[in-house]
Amino acid sequence: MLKSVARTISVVGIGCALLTAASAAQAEDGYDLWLRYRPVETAWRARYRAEAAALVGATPSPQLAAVRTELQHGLDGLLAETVPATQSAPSEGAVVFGTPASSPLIAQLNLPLQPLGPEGYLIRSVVIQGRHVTVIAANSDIGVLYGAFRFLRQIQTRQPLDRLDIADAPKVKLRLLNHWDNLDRTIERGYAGASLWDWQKLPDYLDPRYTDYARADASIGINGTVLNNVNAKAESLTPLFLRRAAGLADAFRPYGVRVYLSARFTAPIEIGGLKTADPLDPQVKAWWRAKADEIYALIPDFGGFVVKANSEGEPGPQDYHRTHADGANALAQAVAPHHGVVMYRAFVYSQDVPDDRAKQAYAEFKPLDGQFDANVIVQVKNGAIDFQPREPFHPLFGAMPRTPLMMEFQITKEYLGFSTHLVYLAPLFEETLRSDTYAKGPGSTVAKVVDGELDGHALTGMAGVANTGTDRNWSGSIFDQANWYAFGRLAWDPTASSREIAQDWTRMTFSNDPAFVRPVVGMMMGSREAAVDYMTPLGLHHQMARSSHYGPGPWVAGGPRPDWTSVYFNKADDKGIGFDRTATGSDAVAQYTSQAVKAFDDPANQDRFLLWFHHVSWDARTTSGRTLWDEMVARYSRGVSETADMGATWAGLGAYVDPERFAQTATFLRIQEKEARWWRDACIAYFQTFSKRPLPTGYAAPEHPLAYYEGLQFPFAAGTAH
Ligand code: GCW
Repeated sequence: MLKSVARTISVVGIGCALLTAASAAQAEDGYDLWLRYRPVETAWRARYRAEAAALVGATPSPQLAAVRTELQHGLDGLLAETVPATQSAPSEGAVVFGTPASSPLIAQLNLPLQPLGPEGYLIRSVVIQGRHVTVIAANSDIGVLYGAFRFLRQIQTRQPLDRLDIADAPKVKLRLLNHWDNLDRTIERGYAGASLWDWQKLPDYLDPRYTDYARADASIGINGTVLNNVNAKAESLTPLFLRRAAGLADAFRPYGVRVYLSARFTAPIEIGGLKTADPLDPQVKAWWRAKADEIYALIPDFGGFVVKANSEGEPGPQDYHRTHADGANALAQAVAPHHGVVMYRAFVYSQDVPDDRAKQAYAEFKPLDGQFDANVIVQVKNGAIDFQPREPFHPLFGAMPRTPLMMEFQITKEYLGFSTHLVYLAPLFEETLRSDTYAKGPGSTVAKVVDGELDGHALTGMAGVANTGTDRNWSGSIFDQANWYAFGRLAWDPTASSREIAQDWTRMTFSNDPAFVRPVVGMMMGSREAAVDYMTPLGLHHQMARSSHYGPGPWVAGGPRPDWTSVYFNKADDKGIGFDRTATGSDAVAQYTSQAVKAFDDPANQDRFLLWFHHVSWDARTTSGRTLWDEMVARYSRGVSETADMGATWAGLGAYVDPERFAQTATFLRIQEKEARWWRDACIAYFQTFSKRPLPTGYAAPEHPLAYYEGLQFPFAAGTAH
């Protein structure tokens, strides 16, 4: 049964969402994401009906109205019956939700809520007036909402509801999606349709899909969304678009999802009529202050700005001989009176500096440590190049103790097969978060930088470049939904386990049958390593086709910048391959602690970063004992065979999945295997022209000659501006 929660009728006062029950015959098109409240097995039904027999709680706010709506929607679906809802005294087996302020029943329990902070929640089995009930309580209405989704997840994953004693709170303050959505509804690096934001009809028409988007975000603790592309257009800050953004903010507010905007640094010139955007110019400061006041008048809980400046041609403070700190602080001072933040991206590599691109963000930002205002947080990509299938953690993590740094992950798969390759990204996110910077000795993990523990910052954040669009399944494929889901779970708790997240997602999205869950989780957990193998094994990186990044392009050379090519990164020659970033090369290693560098080279890491940091001869021995050339061929080939195995695994699971989602996934896995083979063959054909060594015994030659692969063209490939 497909139901979507319509928008709340009023965002102030008692919001009352209308459930629109779509036609029961609607196919399983993935629209319901992981919030698929399908009836539990009969073995569970009686038990759950007894433990969730009624809903008790007042709904004095749109947020608590959303709680009641979600619990009603979820329980009715899961229990296959309408659960009565009251505001009065609890009955046996009731679910009592609220805060001490909204619920006298909860207030009298004197629950230990204080340590949970503003967004935490507690779910506990208690006895009230002699009746066994479940309490979902928090200090804030949104905390109750997060608790409600967790309660429903317990049922969705078939956990017992008796003797519940769950207390949870987010470790990171800002947990948000970055939508690289353009105002014409195209999405940069988007592979799931057009932008969700129907600017033309906003703010008068709030598509019910905005509410379902906010529900999905809230269900995984995401509390913010940046609506527009970081390659920003100044028009996004004009009254026309601000009023439209305010409409979205209204739709999201009941779910605790705050709106942010990317700010074009030259907006004071382009839409303000000033002659300069110099951040130290008093007129420019005044313009940003007035702009901020204008925004907050429309969106009182506006989160703040994201800024991409002096990066890839975007304007910025350096155009006025100012620093990134000058630029960030000018906007930060404008939003500070409204408690807003500025997330200033460290994704910079200068037009002019010929130094190793992997070194340039650190070189530009580390000297600015401590110079940013208190409401500025520097947003750093997980790696120093650009969202590759594998990168060592960005050297800035641990290197700017006096500046809050937030993580930027890419959920959309620009370099990982668009939305047709099944690549579960949580192991990539987890690998970065668990990396030890050794900045303050062992245990100085990236996760502790991100959650503020390492350097004692209260302002913390994690951003994910969204993979959502107007496709009915939101993310282009069912398994790409898992990456949105995993991002939210890791933003809430950067120490969470990618495997446990995969298990939850699989159970909620498909089935709780172990005969299904086990092989699917195994497939998900191996998928990222498979992609590394068939695309860029052994620390190779940035080997994709130019511009679209669709498919292999190890031969890419020339063009506007060397560091936009593949040969700049593979450095293949007749002796060997790889980028020497040691002291004998670019010395990028100097930006890491020596212990971190030792860890990168540790044989236990199976040469994961070998060609990231070293130029290695074709005949050098790798940890497997094979020569580098033979090991490369083996890895590329392993990636293909693992992808074929994924397809075979899925083919055996048809009995557990509806025909629609089963068929699409099976087709996409066939595409993935075909393209994995394409990557393997093209890269082996190209690199063999340097190694001039035969393929090891048992490994098939590339299907076509190199010229065939080099000649392939894909105009209008998805996700690129045309
Ligand atoms: O990931 C790369 C992409 C660009 C993107 C840029 C960035 C929004 O190729 O499309 O631009 O980096 O992160 O700003």
